[in-house]
Amino acid sequence: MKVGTVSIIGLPNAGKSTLLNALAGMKLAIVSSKPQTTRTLVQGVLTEPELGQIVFADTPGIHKSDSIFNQRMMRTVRSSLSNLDALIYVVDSRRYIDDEQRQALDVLKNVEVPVILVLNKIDLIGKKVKLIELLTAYQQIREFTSYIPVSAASGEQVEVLKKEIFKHLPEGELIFPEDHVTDQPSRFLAAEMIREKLLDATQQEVPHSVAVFVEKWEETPKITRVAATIYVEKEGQKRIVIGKGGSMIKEIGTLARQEMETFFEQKFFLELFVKVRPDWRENVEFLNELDWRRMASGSSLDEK
Ligand SMILES: Nc1nc2c(ncn2[C@@H]2O[C@H](COP(=O)(O)OP(=O)(O)O)[C@@H](O)[C@H]2O)c(=O)[nH]1
Ligand SMILES: [Mg+2]
Repeated sequence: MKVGTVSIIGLPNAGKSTLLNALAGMKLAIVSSKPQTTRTLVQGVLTEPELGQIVFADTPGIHKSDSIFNQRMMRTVRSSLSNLDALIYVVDSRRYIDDEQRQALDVLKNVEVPVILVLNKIDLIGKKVKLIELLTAYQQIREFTSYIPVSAASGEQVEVLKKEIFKHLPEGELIFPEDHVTDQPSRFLAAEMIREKLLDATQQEVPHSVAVFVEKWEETPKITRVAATIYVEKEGQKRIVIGKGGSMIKEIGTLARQEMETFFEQKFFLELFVKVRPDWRENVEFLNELDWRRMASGSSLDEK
């Protein structure tokens, strides 16, 4: 058996979370076109009975950090670069190498494990020639262990990538039971599903300003009762999230509940509240509470 830990890093919107979901065969990380969708480390475990086990860590996009919150995200990215067996660097194949990309690639400087360059979103590029040009350009910056074009969205070439990753992992015993998919607590996964619906429904600064926290998770034989609070930074944002006569919050609640019911395979009663919390992005205690790695584990997926 081959077993190892693999981090997925790259610029915001490259498709890291979509790739994690494709590799894990399950939607564990939320995805959106808005930057900073992924705010913390997202763990996904892939077990292939014939091949072994990969523990993936999806990470926030590499970006300039200004607020305490952003600095934390970058700390998460950096910490994901140690204690690992291989690294996946994801790029959007439509995008040429610019200064932002060059600076981001700097984080690979001291990485000694194999680094696989994943050229993602090949479903969006017309000519194969372009891909070869791009690949050559990356090769001039750094020699990667391998170069794999994929479409995380359609799944094209994802199997090829899987095999390539396994090639670089050491022999070992499975770390987790075969059916283990993630360490993230259910209440965190649910909060993320709610946040994803909020990201889809809002624009401009609102997506950045929302945080979701599940306050209550009560399982009964028939239904699971969940109460969650959506934190925003300003009164105006609260009005936007609630919508005319509560229309927006109702819609978000319905969509999130449906996703929770499909994912956890149980019925939910979901209550949403909206609260204003100015400057929560600078509030260390609040940020600690949001982090699933510090959360009281509550009910986990494995207990399902
Ligand atoms: N067409 C296409 N879109 C993709 C692909 N991978 C990701 N996306 C889209 O790109 C956006 C960012 O994806 P996400 O996984 O959240 O990127 P991340 O910020 O790197 O985690 C989302 O709108 C995805 O649906 C792909 O292979 N093809
Ligand atoms: Mg992401």
